Amino acid sequence: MQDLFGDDAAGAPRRVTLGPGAVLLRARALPDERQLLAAIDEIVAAAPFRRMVTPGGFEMSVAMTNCGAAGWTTDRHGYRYTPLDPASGQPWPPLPGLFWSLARGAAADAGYHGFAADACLLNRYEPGTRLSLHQDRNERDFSQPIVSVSLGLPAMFLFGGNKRNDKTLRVPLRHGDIVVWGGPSRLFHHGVLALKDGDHPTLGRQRLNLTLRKAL
Ligand code: MD3
Ligand code: FE
Repeated sequence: MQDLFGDDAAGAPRRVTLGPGAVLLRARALPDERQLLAAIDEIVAAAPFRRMVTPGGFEMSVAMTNCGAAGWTTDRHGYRYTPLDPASGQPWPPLPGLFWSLARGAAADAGYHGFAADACLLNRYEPGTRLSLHQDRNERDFSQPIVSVSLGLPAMFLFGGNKRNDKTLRVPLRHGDIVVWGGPSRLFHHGVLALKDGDHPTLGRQRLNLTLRKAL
């Protein structure tokens, strides 16, 4: 039987429904690859990737930074969006117009019209890095989707349900894939398995993930 999600052979569908309101748009970001990477370099120069600490006192293995009007942060005091980068005391770098328009276009392709992102969390995975099952609940309006863009090494994404113990679906996410998470899926548990080592032609030994959000 053919693999519904892992198939990138010629003729494979570019649009796959992963769950209620969750749509995978394979290779959707590829035409914008160069400009995306240039914009990321600029953001990271102003707000470098850093490993944040959870409220429980653990350093996350994923390194993170942000751009936009607010950035997702965690420290001993909790998870929240902040207008300033705690590392510099300065506002996060602005959300590039390309991020905003790519997120709006992908959301519309998935059936969510008028999406206006105001924040972007950038995650960097190195071999061995994982993200345990969690929900994204720090945004104000859960009626708005989250748009995720995967770049670099492929990762195995875990997609569960409303309950932490719900059965999880495994979905490989590759360079250029965009997933739009809205509707009931917006609050589903999800995570990423430990990144396998590899060498991506443009990004080397890493995976970057952008999540575009309406946080405020
Ligand atoms: C499903 N990032 O930043 S992107 C996150 O690959 C996060 O870095 C993962 O989970 C990553 O919070 C997964 C896909 C994703 C993002 C947000 C979601 C899936 C989601 C929100 C709700 C449901
Ligand atoms: Fe998440």
